[in-house]
Amino acid sequence: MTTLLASWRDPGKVAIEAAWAAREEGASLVASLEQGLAAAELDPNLVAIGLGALPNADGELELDASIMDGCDLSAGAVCGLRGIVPAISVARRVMEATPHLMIAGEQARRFAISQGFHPRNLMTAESVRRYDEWLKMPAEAERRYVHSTEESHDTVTVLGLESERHVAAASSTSGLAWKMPGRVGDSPIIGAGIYADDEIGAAGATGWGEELWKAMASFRTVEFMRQGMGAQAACEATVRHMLRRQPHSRDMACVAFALRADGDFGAATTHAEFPLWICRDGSFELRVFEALKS
Ligand code: SD4
Repeated sequence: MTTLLASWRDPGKVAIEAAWAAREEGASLVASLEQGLAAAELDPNLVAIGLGALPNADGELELDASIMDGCDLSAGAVCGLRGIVPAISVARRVMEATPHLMIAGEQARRFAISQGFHPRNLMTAESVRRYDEWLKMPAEAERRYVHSTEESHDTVTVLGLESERHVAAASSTSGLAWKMPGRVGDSPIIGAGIYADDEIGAAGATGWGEELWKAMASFRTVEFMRQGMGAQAACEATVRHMLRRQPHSRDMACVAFALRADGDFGAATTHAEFPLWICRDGSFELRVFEALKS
């Protein structure tokens, strides 16, 4: 049995379907998660991650991605990667071809090129149009702090489990739309955006990266499960902790979701709704989680 989870309605659907297709063709769990995210990054019609996503305040795409294998906690990540897709595949190369955990910015781009990736322009006509529209918004201060809207989510986080109690996690993002150039969020940070440990399970985060990172949301959720909590209770405990300790976390969605090594899963959000895709051996379901009250 293979179980896959993917965040957010439209980009999550592309990612989970491609991850399952890879799995059916015999890909390993880690390769399936990578291929799922790569498909979403390479889809120019998805305004979400990779090609055609929403850029930073300078109109440039800076991508963050990470991947983690629960068998031995190996992991790889890139942040601030420009002009290369799929960022998730570069993160996997960091994990497999270097002794390091994360490579940043221009050096991540050089590393990708040395590994055979080809630089390209990641802006599409639609992302240029959306950027121009944002630039026309009146006050500079107002513009800077308008984050992505609820419907244009810019991250896909995926978790996977195969029957031998083996878990993996991966995330790819263009970061918050119109972010300050150089800003890095939670998604490429091991423990914040993703975490996977075969002893317990995997967890992922999505939403407001600054708040999720302060909470170390993914590691915290896995550790709650280590203490014996079910996946749903662990996600709620993480979100409640954030609501209590980080009052701003209710202003924008901060989501934790988890997949325990026995197949139990759950999700919780501080704000609005969180749609989560679930695939169990090719049977797909979309579940929507409402914001926690307190
Ligand atoms: C970030 N956590 O860069 C990401 C954004 C996100 O759906 O998850 N959007 O802060």
